[in-house]
Amino acid sequence: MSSLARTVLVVLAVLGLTASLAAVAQADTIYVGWRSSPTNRVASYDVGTGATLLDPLNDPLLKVQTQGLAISPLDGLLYAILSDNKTIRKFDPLTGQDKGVFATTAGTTRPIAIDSNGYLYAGLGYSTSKEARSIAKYAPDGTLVNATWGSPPIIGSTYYFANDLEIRDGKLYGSSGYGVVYWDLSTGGDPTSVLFTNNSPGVDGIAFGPDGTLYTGHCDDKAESPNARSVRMTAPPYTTLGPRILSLDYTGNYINDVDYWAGKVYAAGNKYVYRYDGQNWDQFLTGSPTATGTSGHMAFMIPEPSTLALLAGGLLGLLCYAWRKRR
Ligand SMILES: [Ca+2]
Ligand SMILES: [Ca+2]
Repeated sequence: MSSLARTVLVVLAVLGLTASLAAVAQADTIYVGWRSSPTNRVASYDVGTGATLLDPLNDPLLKVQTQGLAISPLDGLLYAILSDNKTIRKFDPLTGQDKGVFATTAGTTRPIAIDSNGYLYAGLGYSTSKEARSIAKYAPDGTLVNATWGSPPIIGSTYYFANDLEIRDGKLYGSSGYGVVYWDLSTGGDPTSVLFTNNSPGVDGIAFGPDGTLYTGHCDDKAESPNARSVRMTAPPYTTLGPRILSLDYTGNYINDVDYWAGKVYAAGNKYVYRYDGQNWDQFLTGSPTATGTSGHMAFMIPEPSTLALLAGGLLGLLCYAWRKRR
């Protein structure tokens, strides 16, 4: 073997080791917006072990009661709504470093969602008018595309604001006291399309499993106290709301977000983020020791594809090096 080839293999081997370590450091990560005054904050955890990675993620800027957290599929950054409920700011998800303001909305913004092209959808809810409860759409550079891209659903004269937003198969789904509605990502629209109507209990957090199963979190089941807060499971075609799979005390437990990630369902409750493996729930994360508030929204991140490619290349280098040494 020439010295050049040997040098190349050694470099590949070192890259392999480095990338392996980087990949270990970049396990799937869950970001949780804990809402428990005075310890409002966004924190990150290893999805596999539950180990705390950064708490808080960003001390000066993310000590907030955020209702909106999303990882952009385009730039890999964490987008969060700040304490004024209008400013959407970007952060490096690994370090918490501030990456600047993305956009400032017209008023109180609740959930956000980002599609695969980097367009951001913000669920507004700052007054009672139709415009103030629309879904606003922003371009990847933060430019407002359409302040009323998606209309809110209406019952009687009440417009419902979105509690949670999820993107699936080219559609944006929104939950509210109305039920669950959706808009085609390519068009938006007015009126909205209705998946189902259910305002008692209203729908807060939503998530879809890969088979289309819908998981919904509910806050306002008070008539069914004491186990008034629930997560329910509804199968297609979603004609009626499905049965409860988790019941929690009424006091303090709001389930503002439900997310599905790698085969498990996550529900943001009061003291805990609950996790469901299809059989049982466990209290996966606890982050609100004062337990006076409620947990907010969650977002998930996987290692970047470039890191995985580097890892694969590096491992190949290691194998080649070992093979050459044996000969
Ligand atoms: Ca969700
Ligand atoms: Ca979420």
